[in-house]
Amino acid sequence: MSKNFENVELSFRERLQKISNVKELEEIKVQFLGKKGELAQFMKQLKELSNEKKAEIGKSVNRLKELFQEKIEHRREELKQGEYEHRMQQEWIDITTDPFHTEPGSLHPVTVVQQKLEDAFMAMGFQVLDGPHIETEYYNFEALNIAEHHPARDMQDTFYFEDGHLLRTHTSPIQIRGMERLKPPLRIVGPGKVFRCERTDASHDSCFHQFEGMMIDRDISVAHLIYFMKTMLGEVFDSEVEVRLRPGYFPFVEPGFELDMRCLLCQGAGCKFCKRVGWIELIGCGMVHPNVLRSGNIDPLVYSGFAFGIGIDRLAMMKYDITDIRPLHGGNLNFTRCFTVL
Ligand code: FA5
Repeated sequence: MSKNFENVELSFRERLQKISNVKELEEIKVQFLGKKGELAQFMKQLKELSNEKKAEIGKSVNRLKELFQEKIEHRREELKQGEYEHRMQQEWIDITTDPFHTEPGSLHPVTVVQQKLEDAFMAMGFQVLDGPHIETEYYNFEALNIAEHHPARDMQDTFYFEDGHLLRTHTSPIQIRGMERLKPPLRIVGPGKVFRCERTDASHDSCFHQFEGMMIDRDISVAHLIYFMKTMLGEVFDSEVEVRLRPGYFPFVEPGFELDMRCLLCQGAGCKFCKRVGWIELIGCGMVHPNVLRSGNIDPLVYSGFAFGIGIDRLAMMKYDITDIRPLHGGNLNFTRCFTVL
């Protein structure tokens, strides 16, 4: 019997030396330690032996069992380590190289124009504020003097959530949030994405960017508004641009205006982008309505102010001669590469 033990141990050691992966290790485990394995065969023979012999054989079987278990676990660790080192060799990467030959990134034209606007207004004493994309009806409409059944809500066909929240249709809610937080006199601007259920064309998209602005102080007039609009456009285009102011209706301003800019894509001759009129509608603006001042806890008998909302995408299109708004938001790198602006 002891000869048999020696043979089993020898064959175990030989096999263990030869294996090269965990699968083979599991096979050895079954062969030697499994229910029908080599050691189990010895245990089966015990019942035919005397008590003395049983104890002796049992001891030897247990010794081998412990030995095999220990060797198997040790070998398992060696294999794991080997596999790990193999993977390290195979999957080694040099993170300092550029396998995809990537080109340096650059700012999107809309971002460039937004940053130019922010810089221009910060230099004129304005603070840059942010606001949430998901708004309440109160901030998007009611606080802006747009009552529940007012037709002005239809003009900004809107994406609603089931709980009554909505994707903001303009950046004007930032006016209200700004007035709630700051005391007059105040000068604020708020850029960001806005969303409308729009039929898209060369100058309209359903997600676009606006840049809101508001100035509240004593004795603010339309003359201040025009001055800031012209200064801002001069900064963006690095030269004076031709603008016109025409009456426009927004419930949150009185009087309200649309500020148009001479279309730079056709120099006013008329094109697809300006719908053949030679002017492009760029900015909604006006003198802040007293009800809006009250929503922001500001006394309209003491303070007045102007507010405006610019379409940043349209401004960028004018600046970079882009004739259709849709590729501007399409994510096609071949398109954006044409306007690499660092
Ligand atoms: C507004 O959104 C007002 N909140 C602006 C405002 C603010 C008026 C403060 C008065 C006081 P309007 O819907 O006209 O207004 O949009 C403002 C600008 O956003 C437009 O002049 C235009 O440049 C741009 N714009 C509007 N709709 C789209 C669109 N679908 N795609 C791209 N740009 C658009």
